[in-house]
Amino acid sequence: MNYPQFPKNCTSLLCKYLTPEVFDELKDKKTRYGYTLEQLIRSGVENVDSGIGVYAGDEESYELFAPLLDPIIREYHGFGPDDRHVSDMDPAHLQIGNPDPEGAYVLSTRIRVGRNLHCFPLGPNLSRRERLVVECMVSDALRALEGELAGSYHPLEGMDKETRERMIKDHFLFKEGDRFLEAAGLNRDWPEGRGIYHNTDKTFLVWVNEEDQLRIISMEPGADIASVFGRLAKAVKSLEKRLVFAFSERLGYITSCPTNLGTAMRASVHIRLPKLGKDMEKFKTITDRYELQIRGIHGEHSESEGSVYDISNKRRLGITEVQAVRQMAEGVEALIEEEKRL
Ligand code: ADP
Ligand code: CIR
Repeated sequence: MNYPQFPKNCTSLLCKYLTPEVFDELKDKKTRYGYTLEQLIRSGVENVDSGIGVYAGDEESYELFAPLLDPIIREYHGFGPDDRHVSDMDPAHLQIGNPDPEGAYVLSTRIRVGRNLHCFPLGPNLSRRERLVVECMVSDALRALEGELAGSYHPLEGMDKETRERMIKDHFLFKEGDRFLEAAGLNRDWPEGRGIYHNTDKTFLVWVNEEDQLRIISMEPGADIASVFGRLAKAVKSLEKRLVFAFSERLGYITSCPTNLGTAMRASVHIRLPKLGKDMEKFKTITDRYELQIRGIHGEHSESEGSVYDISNKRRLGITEVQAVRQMAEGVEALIEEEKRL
């Protein structure tokens, strides 16, 4: 493989940190699971409009390719090579109120964490057979859940088109991977080995073998963020009794995209902000202050509709789960205050 050509206006972190020197240092390296630099950077090489541009193939990728990945991680999360990630998912430590008790702005709240099984490579590097074994192990663990978390597993293969499209539209199910995931190898053998688990009310859901092997999701209408976090924490604890997740002392939970490392958590609200939506400069001043990301109504790479935005924590590493959720809640409070003032 030769040094890739990026256009002059390329702004991805891959393009910024893959210097010819770093490329030469890493180009012949291979992890024990056989993942190479070429695979690590393919998404950003094929999609030069990427924000980041890399996907790890296993936990070892983060060590072996550190000369490229450490600067990316530092820039995205503000987390240096000597920092250590600390996890705190204890709902008793959260202590926040409902930022919108009258339900005037927040439509719904969703918190998800990504997880991967410690004894397998990550999705971009998972074989067809390994993916099926992961599905089997995860769906068995899910079937053992009880009470509010009890539900059923629905493989994507064989699901009728109408049910699938309805669940995507209602924000419960993932879409087929986009061109970023495609180039990373995450769409191989689609839809085999993928599926969704959910309880009756669809307040607790798990995506299997999407970008990460598990995306554990708690969601409900309204802005009772503490209730959503409490349910998620309970679910993660129950699953940890049956599954061992990939976790590094330095980087926390290991995920295929470096933006998800650490907590692997995205805590979001869908919030209607018609006035702030017309003043994006002011809107972004507030979201930057609270380190929040603005996404569209159908998730990443989608647009807002009817002035509804998806607001979530941007940092996931070097911050505890409790801190990430609290920061999101405080940011939402500030956004609502400004919307009222306008
Ligand atoms: P992820 O959150 O897993 O990184 P996406 O950004 O693609 O991935 O979002 C996945 C789905 O979750 C999308 O359908 C999105 O609209 C939905 N979603 C995100 N936040 C909320 C929320 N607060 N309420 C309802 N749906 C949400
Ligand atoms: C990219 O590099 O733009 C895609 N691979 C997505 C990166 C992760 N998402 C994000 O930062 N919001």
